[in-house]
Amino acid sequence: MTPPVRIVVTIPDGRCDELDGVVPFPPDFAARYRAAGYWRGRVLGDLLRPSPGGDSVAVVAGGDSVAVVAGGDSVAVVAGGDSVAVVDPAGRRWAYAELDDLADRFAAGLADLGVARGDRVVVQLPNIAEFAVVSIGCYRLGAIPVYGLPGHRQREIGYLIRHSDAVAYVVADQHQGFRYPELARQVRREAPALRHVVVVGDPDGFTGYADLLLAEPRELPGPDPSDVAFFLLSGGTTGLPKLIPRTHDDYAYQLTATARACGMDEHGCYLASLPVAHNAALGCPGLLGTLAVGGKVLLPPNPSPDEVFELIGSERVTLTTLMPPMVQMWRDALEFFDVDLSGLLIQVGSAHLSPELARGIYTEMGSRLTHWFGMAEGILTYTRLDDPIDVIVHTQGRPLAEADEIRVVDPEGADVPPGEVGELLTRGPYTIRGYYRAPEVNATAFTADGFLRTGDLVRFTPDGNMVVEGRLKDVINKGGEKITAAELEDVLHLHPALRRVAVVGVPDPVMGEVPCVFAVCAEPVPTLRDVREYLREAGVAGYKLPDHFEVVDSLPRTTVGKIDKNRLRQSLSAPSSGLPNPGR
Ligand code: OOB
Repeated sequence: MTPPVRIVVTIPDGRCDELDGVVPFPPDFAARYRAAGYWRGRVLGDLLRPSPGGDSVAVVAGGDSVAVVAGGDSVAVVAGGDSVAVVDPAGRRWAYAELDDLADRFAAGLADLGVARGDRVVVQLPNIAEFAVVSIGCYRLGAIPVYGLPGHRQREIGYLIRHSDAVAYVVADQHQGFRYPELARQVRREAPALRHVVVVGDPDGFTGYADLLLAEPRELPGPDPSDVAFFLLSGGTTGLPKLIPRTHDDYAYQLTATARACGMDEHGCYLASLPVAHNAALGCPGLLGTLAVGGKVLLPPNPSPDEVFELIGSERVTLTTLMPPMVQMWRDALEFFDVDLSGLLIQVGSAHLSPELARGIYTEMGSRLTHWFGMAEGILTYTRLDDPIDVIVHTQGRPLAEADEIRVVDPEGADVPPGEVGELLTRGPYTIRGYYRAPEVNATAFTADGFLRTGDLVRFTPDGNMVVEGRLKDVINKGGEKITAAELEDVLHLHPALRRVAVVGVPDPVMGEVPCVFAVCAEPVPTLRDVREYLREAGVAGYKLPDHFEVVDSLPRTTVGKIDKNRLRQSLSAPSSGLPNPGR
């Protein structure tokens, strides 16, 4: 395994900041990815900027070859200027030139606060236009966003700020009735390194986002293409989320290659139905990839059919990303709306999509499907638009890049025979080589030669398409949202009436699976509601709270003494399986 190295970022004004704990791509691989044209030395701060000479700079990746269609080498917009970049939840329209100026101002405003290249900034914003301004402003300065999800609360955000030593935290004043400045006050008490809280909307005693925009745009040092552009969060297996460092080079490739793969261009319109802080909606092509090719991005207040169906027609949406339960909701809602979804391509993955629902996207919704598998860590596989329908319905397709190296291995790490199920291992031009500041996790999450152990069980069909068959990692996948069992268990172990605890995913007709807490209890025995309240008070995000609570006399063990989660799972579907249960 490549040992973590210390990257020293020298800042031109003489200061020196250290970004340690990042595992870089080995030099020979970096050279290979550059030579093959995957990495083109582009930085994400050039997003929104008119391209030099006004030329189109869309980049296509056909198979292994990456070619610049026209114009220069930077990630910059094809349309630009007056054309609409973003339509926000209030229906306001932001032109490319406007967002470009705001991003420059935000970068200068952050610099005036003393935020420097290499500094980490936790960004927790819902789907609003300011997400783009803040992100691209940070990229231009070389400050590094750490993307929290809007649903995260004190426990997650406090951890992100502390683990990354963030100097600033950017929030909205409120979203869906929740007031983020209040959260900021809580986390600031435990995070002495945090110097600034920036609030979009009413600053409530903190720094106003609007005030930062008063700064005059100016030349800033900016990052190198091989620098970390931002951190995403991993679904993970151990405790709190791991931080995923994505570089400008690798993400610029991902943006343009995914845009190309789904036909996104300056005429396209992306509807952000998932939080744009999630890789799938941020950059596959999502918000950033759509901006990279000059398209239009819609940020609806929420993706429910009554909010978005009309927009799909009026704004001519061409692409959106859904998780499987949302597909079902959209399909079921169609009978109440007069809407034409025939121009829409829907990317679906993150969790198992049933063949029946997948086929329904064509037959009942009249749309097209890209069936995919992805990870914030990088690797993306997806079905192609011209694949036979059976391939699209039953598989998650093929990797994005020809340079994606794939292995399917047994528990001993040996390659399984073709077509058999095993763990997916991968490395490639946009898949990380290590989590941030996590040497112990990295020692097991990656092979010695840099393959990521995904924890997913897959097989490949004879024609080379991947099928996800299951998972090794102890994560509950609630309709695409990942909940790490150990994270809930760590908190629940502190509950005075819970003596022994195990969290497992149990089947759910809509979400696929939902978290269930099994516990050996002391008196007074808590209820599901008590357990949920306890977790909420401990600052755990609402989407992770368990849906079921089962009180048992003991937790079954495997022969090696680990809690037998399979048996717990089975005990719910087959109550006669012999697990003692006092019946709560
Ligand atoms: C996407 O990214 P993450 O980081 O939230 O979650 C990754 C995990 C995978 O390791 C796998 O366990 C699961 O989500 N997953 C699927 C799946 N696609 C992802 N499980 C079953 N079937 C699928 N099709 O979820 C993500 C990121 C970018 C694009 C798409 C999904």
